[in-house]
Amino acid sequence: MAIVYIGLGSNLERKKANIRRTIKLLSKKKDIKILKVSSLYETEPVGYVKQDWFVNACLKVETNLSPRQLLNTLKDIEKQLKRKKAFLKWGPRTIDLDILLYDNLKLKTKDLVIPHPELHKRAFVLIPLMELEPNLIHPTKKKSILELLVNLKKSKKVRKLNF
Ligand code: PH2
Ligand code: MG
Ligand code: MG
Repeated sequence: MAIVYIGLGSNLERKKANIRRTIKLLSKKKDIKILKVSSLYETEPVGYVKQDWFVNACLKVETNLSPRQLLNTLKDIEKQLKRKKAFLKWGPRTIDLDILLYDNLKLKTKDLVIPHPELHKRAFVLIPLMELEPNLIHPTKKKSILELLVNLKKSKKVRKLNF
């Protein structure tokens, strides 16, 4: 069994509903057990800035799926939520599911990099992760989530939503 942190993001249509529906779909998978769910956060777009704000959240799950199998499961759910093929890297999406951390695994392949290569730079990931596990150590940066967040030089806005 592996402990995995998954990032969720939506900035199209009913954003909060997309996040909640995704969590529900994940909870129905027999190979995935959801251990913790963060609050939902309203976050300013990073990268391509001329798009709507996102809603972001993080999950802590337990799974016997390999990173590759888990990625495929997450992609199936993205398809179910009718995510269109990206016309823009980092552009708008109904749901984006990213494997942030998978135990202490370090993995670099063409289409899957763990830890997520942007994780340590993004307040919209670090803040919900901190809510789940502030003392978790990033396997390559060797710093806790809290330290990574404190070390962020510039950060886009992140606001906690009331459930
Ligand atoms: N995802 C991106 C690019 N930019 N910005 C915010 N605030 N939240 C996201 O989830 C996000 C983003 C690419 O996956
Ligand atoms: Mg992403
Ligand atoms: Mg993604």
